[in-house]
Amino acid sequence: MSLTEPRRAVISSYTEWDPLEEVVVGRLDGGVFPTWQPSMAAVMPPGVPGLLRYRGGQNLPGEHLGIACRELDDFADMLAREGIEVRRPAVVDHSAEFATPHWRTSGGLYAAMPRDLLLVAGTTIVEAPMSWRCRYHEVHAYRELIKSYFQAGAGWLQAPQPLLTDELFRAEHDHESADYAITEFEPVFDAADFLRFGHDIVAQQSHVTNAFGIRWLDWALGDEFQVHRITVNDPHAMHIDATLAALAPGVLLVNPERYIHNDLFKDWKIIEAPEPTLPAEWPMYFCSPWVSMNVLSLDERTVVVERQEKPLIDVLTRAGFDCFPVDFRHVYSFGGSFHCVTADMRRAGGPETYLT
Ligand code: DAV
Repeated sequence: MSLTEPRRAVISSYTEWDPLEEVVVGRLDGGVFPTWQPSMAAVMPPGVPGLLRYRGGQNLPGEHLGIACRELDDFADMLAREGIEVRRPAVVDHSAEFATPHWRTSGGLYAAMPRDLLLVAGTTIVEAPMSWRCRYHEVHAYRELIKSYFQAGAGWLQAPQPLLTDELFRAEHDHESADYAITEFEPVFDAADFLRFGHDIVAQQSHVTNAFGIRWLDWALGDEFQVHRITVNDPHAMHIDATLAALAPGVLLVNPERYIHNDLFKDWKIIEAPEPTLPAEWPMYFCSPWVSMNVLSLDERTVVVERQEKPLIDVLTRAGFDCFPVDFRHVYSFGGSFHCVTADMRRAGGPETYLT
């Protein structure tokens, strides 16, 4: 390579839909139940808080987890067969207890959901300051990958390390109230509360992402990006990607229970996601069945969808998309689907303006 030839950025991803070339796919191996903290009450399915009060740090249910790990591996293999470069986090011990001077946790969680932790904005990778104490060291499983991306030319930012002391959490949070379970004590966010639309990034405030965190990210990304906060109707908000999915320039899949019209999308075609098909008795530990719409776009025509979400497959097919069916219900149980378990590192295409 000559010195004058611009180096192809090893990380470059500006949208949710440009042709996918390289992706990190998470791992559930060694996953443990999160250690309870009161701010989780606002986002957990009914019945789960009681379970977490005594299972924090203990292994996730083995048989179900084993099937979910196979589903994840099969999904990763499918992406590789499509010619996409797939990277995986390291297998690390999530069961180790840890503490700061202010608090302790019975263990970590898993390295299954890189979307929660890593935000790729163009050629920069941002490590999110997550508000669940058990996730404080989750980035360790990704550090070899991040270092190698940096060595190859990527930008690398870590948000200010949060204290996660009691001041961050609302002591008396009533989870039916309009308040969030976290305060504005310090910047925190999960990367999954953001969606990328070229120069514009759309964010939701949630029970894991505060306005301070959104402001920090907007500042840290500089003039190339503008972060817009939108309002949704989701009393249990945690992660925007079961509420909105950007499928192509001008096409947005929305959760009809949560989406509130926003002028940012006034010229966009809005497709309402049909009801999820998951049976009521299916175990869901950390999220709602609306992860049915947590799809991954391979390009602006092709979408990976859970095989049993037939109504969604029909809606997307009628809208002109090719759906790639993949079995993923056991992964759902542990908190997410195709968008959550991935962090796209490289998509073709550069920065454009899609929102006016
Ligand atoms: O339950 O709708 C799903 C996203 C979790 N990472 C929910 C949130």
